[in-house]
Amino acid sequence: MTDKDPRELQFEESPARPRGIASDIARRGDITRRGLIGAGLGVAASAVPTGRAFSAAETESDSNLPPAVPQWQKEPGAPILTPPYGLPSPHEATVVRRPRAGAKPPTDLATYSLTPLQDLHGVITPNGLHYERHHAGVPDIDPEQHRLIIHGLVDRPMIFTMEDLTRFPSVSRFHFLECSGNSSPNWTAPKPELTVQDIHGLLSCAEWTGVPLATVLAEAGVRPEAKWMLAEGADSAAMTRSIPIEKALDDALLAYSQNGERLRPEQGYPLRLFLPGWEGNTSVKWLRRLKLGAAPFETREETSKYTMVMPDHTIRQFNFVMEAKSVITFPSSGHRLAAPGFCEISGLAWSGAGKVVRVEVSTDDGRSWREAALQEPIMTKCLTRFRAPWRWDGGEAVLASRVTDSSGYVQPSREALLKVRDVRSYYHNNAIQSWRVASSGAVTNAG
Ligand SMILES: Nc1nc2c(c(=O)[nH]1)N[C@H]1C(S)=C(S)[C@@H](COP(=O)(O)O)O[C@H]1N2
Ligand SMILES: [Mo]
Repeated sequence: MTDKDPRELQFEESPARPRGIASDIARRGDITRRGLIGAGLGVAASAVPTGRAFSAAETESDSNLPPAVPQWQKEPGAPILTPPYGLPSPHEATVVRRPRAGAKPPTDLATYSLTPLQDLHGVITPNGLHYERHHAGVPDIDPEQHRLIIHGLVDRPMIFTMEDLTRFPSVSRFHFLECSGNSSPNWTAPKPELTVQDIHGLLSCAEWTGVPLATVLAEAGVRPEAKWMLAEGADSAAMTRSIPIEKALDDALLAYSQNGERLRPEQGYPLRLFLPGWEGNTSVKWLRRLKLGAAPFETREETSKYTMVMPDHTIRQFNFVMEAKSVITFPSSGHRLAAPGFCEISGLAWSGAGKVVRVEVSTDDGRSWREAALQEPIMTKCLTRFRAPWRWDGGEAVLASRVTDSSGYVQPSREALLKVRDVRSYYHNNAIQSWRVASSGAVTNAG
């Protein structure tokens, strides 16, 4: 118990020195003082131009701005359960999924929407902002009538209801999902106006809950000659992909939940295959059928689509693993820095091959690099948030990030990538992304 007024306690906790982003970071201990000095921040925290000094001489006014009491503090707020399923603040109405600026999706059904990465914090994508990619729209599936069939090279062909599946021992894992067509706008001459959402928004990350596929396959009994598995969706595209049996028995999930609630219809309700680290296309949504076979099934999505052009103009099939990539989300194209001074660079790094071990950041167009701080926990095949302090001197700057993953792979420059890929590849563009900061503070895409 304390007889102190809680407001006084709060006041007591505030440090005597001026508040600001840099002093917060230094207090958190995430970034050492030496790191700040290394970033050109060996200056008194008071020089950081965030917030402003408050003078007790400021008088009350009729506005909502302190020290006046705002309107919303003078009357009771909205009752609870308005609405029963909570929504973001109406002031966040611009934080939405959308198609790529300037690009018209081919049809309303075979289409996509992009996650607003520039507006998100941490690594989790809220369910209403998870990117979408549908080959034939979103089916309206009655979970009572949904079944999963397992057949082909198995000892016992089986059929499961949703209830059957949710009674198996379950697991929850944090993983990113990325369409292999993500980042494709940067294969050609970079369009300055494209934002991180436009270029890299076919990327999301969630906590997925479900049954390890290996557990369910064991019920059916995989025959030794089964080397591949066909996965089919219950949408009218009947999307099908062939999956090597090793992956099916490794970390594949039959997922029914996303960030704590059942899958959204757009994400495959009531059941999707989830293949951590592999191109989004293989995580078949609205999953209804798994057929075990001795060879790949050579479906449309692995012959006509989702193949890659190599420098010698041959075509490579089955490009499963999403290579390591990173991107700065703040500041990024479309942002405008109001004034020179301190600015925390922040972004996302990930690898379909394992964990992020290092992210380096450059503010001088790749001439020099320094290490960014990685937010714990660092999870396998999951987004990792990185941060680096920076002091913008008001001149032109080019910002870039470069990730190294647990396999030792280093994210390539566009030039290095084009030595192993043809520019017509379209898929799997994991080249380093650069943003140009003009002296006006305007940030644009530099490819
Ligand atoms: N049945 C079915 N599964 C599908 C698709 C589809 O159109 N139908 N799209 C695939 C593609 S190309 C991607 S990138 C991911 C997208 O998943 P999301 O919409 O949950 O982000 O789902 C994959 N699974
Ligand atoms: Mo995709």
